[in-house]
Amino acid sequence: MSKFDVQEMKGVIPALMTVFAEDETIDESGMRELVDHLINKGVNGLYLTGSTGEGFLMSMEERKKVVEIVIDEADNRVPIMVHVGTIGTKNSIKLAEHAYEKGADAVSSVPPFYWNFDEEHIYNYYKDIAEATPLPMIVYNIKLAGTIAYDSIKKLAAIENVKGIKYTATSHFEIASIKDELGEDFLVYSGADEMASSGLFNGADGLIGSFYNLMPELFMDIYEAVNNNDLKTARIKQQNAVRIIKYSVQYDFYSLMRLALGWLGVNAGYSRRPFKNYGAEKEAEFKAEFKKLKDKYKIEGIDFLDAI
Ligand code: MN9
Repeated sequence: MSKFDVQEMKGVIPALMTVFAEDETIDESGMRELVDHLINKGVNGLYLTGSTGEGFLMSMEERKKVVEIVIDEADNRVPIMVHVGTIGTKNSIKLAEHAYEKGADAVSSVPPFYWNFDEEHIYNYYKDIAEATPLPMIVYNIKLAGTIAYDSIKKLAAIENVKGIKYTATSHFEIASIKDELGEDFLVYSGADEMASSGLFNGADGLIGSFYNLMPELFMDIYEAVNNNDLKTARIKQQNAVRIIKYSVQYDFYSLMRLALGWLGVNAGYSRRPFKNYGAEKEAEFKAEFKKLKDKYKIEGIDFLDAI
C-alpha cells in the first residue's frame, strides 16, 4: 500500500537512474546502493523508470523489477513515483497496476508518442491509466514526447486522479498560470534542472530531474533558499548548477553522472546502448574540467566536486 499522500510529494526528487551492469543487465546491488545514497542525502522522493531511468530502453519485466527493488530498498522512507509511460495504453495500465500492487505512491506518464496522436487520443490515454488504479497520476510534459498544449493540460487536470504535472519546459509562465488556474493543490514539478529556481519562483512544488541524482544537495539548498525568500543564495547556487549542467549536456550526461557518482564511492553502473559509456580517458577529462570550474568560480558545497 502506498504510504504517502500526494501533497507530501514535494521538494527535490531525483529521476532515478537505473543502474545497469556492463553487460546491460539490471545491477540490483548497484540500484540499492544508489537509492540508499540518495535517501541518506535527504532527497524528498524518487521518480522511477522515466527518461533519466532509461525506461524506454527496458522491457516491461525489467521496469517492474526496478520498481520492486527500489520500493523494497526505500522501505517507505520517501514517496515513490513510477513513470509508467509507453506508447500503448494497455502496457501503461499494466505497469500502473503493478506499481499500485507493489506499493508505489503515484504514477506518471509522458503522453503516447511516435504517431501523431491528437488531443483526444492523449486525453483517453491518461483517463484510462488514471482510472486503472487509485494512485494519483502526474502528467509528464516534455518536448521529447510531444509538448502538451496548455488547454489540454487543463482538460487532463479535470480527470479524477490526475493530481499534478511534471513540467519539463522553459516556458515557466505556464507554471505560474497552472497554479493560478488549477489551484494550489494541483502539483507542479519543474523538470528542467537548469531552470530549477525559476520553476520554484513561479510556484512549482518540487523538482524532478536528472541532476538530482548527482548533486541533490545543491538543489536542496536552492529549494530552501527560494522558500526562505533568499533570492541571492538561490541565484548564486542556480548559476553554479547551470555551469555544471551546461558542461555536462554536451556529452551523454547519464554516463558522465554515473562516472561522477563513482568519485563519491557510489557505483552507478552503466547506461544502455545506444547511449554511450565513457572510458577512463574521458573520465579524466571530465575531472579536470570540473576541477577548473570549481576553482574558477570558487564553487563550494557540492560533494562530487569536493571528491575530485
Ligand atoms: O525532465 C530531464 N530530462 C531528460 C527531466 O532527461 C530528458 C531533465 O532533468 C534534464 O535532463 C535536465 C538537463 O537538461 O534538465
